[in-house]
Amino acid sequence: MQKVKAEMGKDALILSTRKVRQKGIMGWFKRPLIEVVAAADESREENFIPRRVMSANATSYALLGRQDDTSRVLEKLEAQIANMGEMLDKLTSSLKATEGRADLNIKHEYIPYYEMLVKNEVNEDIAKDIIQKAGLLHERSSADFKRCLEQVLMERIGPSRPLEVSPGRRKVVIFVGPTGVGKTTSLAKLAAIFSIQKQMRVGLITADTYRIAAVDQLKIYAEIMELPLSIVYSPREVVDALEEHNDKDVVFIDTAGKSIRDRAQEKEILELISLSKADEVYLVLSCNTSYSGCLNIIRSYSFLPDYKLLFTKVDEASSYGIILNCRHISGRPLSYIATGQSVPDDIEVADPNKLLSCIMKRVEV
Ligand SMILES: Nc1nc2c(ncn2[C@@H]2O[C@H](COP(=O)(O)OP(=O)(O)OP(=O)(O)O)[C@@H](O)[C@H]2O)c(=O)[nH]1
Ligand SMILES: [Mg+2]
Repeated sequence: MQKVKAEMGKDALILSTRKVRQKGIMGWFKRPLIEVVAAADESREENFIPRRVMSANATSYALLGRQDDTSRVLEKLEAQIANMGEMLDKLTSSLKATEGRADLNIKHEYIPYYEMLVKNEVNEDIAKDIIQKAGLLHERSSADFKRCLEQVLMERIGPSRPLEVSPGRRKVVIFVGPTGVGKTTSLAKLAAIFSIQKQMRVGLITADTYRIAAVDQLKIYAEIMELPLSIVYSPREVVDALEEHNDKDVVFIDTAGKSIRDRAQEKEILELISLSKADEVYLVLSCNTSYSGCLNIIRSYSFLPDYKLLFTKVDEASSYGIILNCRHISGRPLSYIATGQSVPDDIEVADPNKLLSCIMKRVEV
């Protein structure tokens, strides 16, 4: 009974006992064993399982109960292994994330700012560079990191260089850029602002004679604003056309959209710039363009001696990162930002503070 209770608990009961001979011929000459069948009430009926406890050599066998225990232990082990598997998965993914961050070489506390810049479509390398510069500034100054980041971003955005016109000192301004970005619309917006709001004498020239509709488009704006429009079919004609606009304060020249690697068109644009003695060239870019698209466009306009950046379709873009990216790639100053299709309302001088707050709004941690 002591052995039964030790093995199966104090509530165990002996169901039966019997003498059994040990196995083999020699067993006949040894003392018989006592087989005890006992059971323990484990509160539930199905757990009321009889076990056999062999005495004499103090070896006990819980034949039926052992099987049940084993499966329960196995179940537990399986659950533990599954748990460990999950933990390992989590550990591996967090290790991978840390490795990724380690590559970034950015302090842990700056990472949310980096991630927000990237979410704002600032190119990853540019964002990393900005964060690292802000980090260096933060280490050297007493200002908090956010202030340092704002300072670096402001430097990157740079001051705006809108068109400045003085009466009697004629300026010639040329609009270039890829097809359909909003060159003609932006030109019409500025022509309206300078003629109607600023009371300047404005002339228009279009060199976009590739499409019939292109001439008509500017003609309609010219008629509405009552501005003289000249059409030039080759760069050489621009000299005579400008003669006609000798009395103007500013002359805007529209060009056809240039596709990347169109060498003939590059030559034409360069001729137009030099023959017109252009004072300013505006490279018009749409904020809808991808980073790689902008990179290709800016590279394809590297033939230009000098230009300013004019961004359109900000209203259609989800972020302002593209403006920072283009500033970084080109190193050219910002001028205007077009915010919609409405002429002349939807254009404004690029405001660095506004741009900064639009970017920083999303960099809250
Ligand atoms: N949403 C939005 N649409 C714009 C903006 N600027 C121009 N657009 C539209 O973009 C389309 C193309 O504009 P255009 O001014 O003809 O573009 P373009 O660069 O002169 O085109 P091509 O001369 O064909 O190369 C028109 O439907 C414009 O109304 C802007 O800031 N926002
Ligand atoms: Mg056009």
